[in-house]
Amino acid sequence: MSFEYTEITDPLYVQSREQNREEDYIMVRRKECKDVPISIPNWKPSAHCFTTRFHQYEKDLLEAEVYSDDVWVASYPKSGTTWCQEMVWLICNNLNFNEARAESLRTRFPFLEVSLIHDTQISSFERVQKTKRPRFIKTHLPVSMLPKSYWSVKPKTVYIRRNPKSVAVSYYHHSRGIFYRGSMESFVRSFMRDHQFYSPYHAHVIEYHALTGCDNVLHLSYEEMKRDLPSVVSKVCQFFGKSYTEPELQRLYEHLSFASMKENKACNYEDHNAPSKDHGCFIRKGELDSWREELTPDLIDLLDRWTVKSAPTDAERKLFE
Ligand code: PPS
Repeated sequence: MSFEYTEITDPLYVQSREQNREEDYIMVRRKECKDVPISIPNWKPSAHCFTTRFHQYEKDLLEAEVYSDDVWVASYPKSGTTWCQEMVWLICNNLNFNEARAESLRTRFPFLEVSLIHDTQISSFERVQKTKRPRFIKTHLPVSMLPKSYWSVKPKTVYIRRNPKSVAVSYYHHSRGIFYRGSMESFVRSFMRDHQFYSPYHAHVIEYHALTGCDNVLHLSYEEMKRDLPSVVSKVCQFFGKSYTEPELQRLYEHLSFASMKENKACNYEDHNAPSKDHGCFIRKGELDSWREELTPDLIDLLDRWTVKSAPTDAERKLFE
C-alpha cells in the first residue's frame, strides 16, 4: 500500500460527525514521496482528510497518465478554482466564447478525482483518461498525491490560493448546501482541526509554493484576480504563450466578471451536486472580505492565530494575506 490511513478519533470530530451529518472522514498519507521536488527541509507528506473511498482509487490516482500537453488547475477547495479554470480554458482556446457557453466547464475541464468525493457513473480517473487531448484537468489533490508521472512530465499547471478566512466561509456554505448540518462556528473549528475534505489547508498551499525546479507551475491568488484581473490575465497569457487584442481582452474581462459568471450556466454547476439555493449558488458572493460580516471576532482571531502557527516563516505567512 502506498498510503497509510488513520482514523480520526478527535472527540470533537466524532461528536460533530453525529450531530452534523458529516461524512465518515479518514486521514490519508502518502508513505513515500521521493518524486516531489520540494524545498522544505526534512519534508514528510502531510496526512490529508478524505473518506474511506480513497482505498478504491489508490492505484488509479497514482498511475494516472499525464501528458505534456495537459493543462492543470490545482487548488485547495473554494479558492477560486472555477473562475481560474474558465480564464485558463478561454486563454488556451483562442477565446472561444461560443464553446465556453455551450459546453459545461465540467466537461471541458474535468475534475480528476471527483470519484473520491461522490459516486460517479464511471470513475473520474477513467473519464479523464479518455478525454480528448489536449486535456484540461481540475484537481484539489495536494502535491504528495499527484500521479507519479506528473513529476517527470511536468504539464503546465496553474495553482490558485485564497485567504483562509474567505475559504472557511465559502467552504461552509458549500458544505452546508450539500450535506453539512452544523453551524458556521462548528464548521470553522473543524476546518482548523483539519477535519474537512483535503485539509490541512495551509500545508496544501505551502507545499505547492515550495516546489523547486517547477517552472511548469504558475501561482495565482483569488485576491489578485479580484484586485487586478487584467494583470493576472496578462501573466496567464504569457505563461501559455498567447496574445490577444485589447477588444478581445475586454470581452474576456466581461465574461469573467462575477455578474456574468453567476448567470453563466456552463460554469454554475446547476445540477444535483451543486449546493442548495438556501446557501447561495455555487457562484455565491465572490467578494474579497465577506468574512468580515460572516465570522464573529472570536473566529477571526482564532483563524488568524491558526495561520500564524501553521505558517511559521514570513514568506509563508504572506501567502495567506
Ligand atoms: S470549488 O468547489 O472548490 O471548485 O470552488 P471554487 O471554484 O474554488 O471557489 C468558489 C468561490 O469562487 C467564487 N467565484 C468568483 N468570485 C469572483 N468572481 C468570479 N467570476 C467568480 N467565480 C466564482 C465563488 O463565488 C465562490 O466564492 P464565495 O466566497 O463562496 O462566493
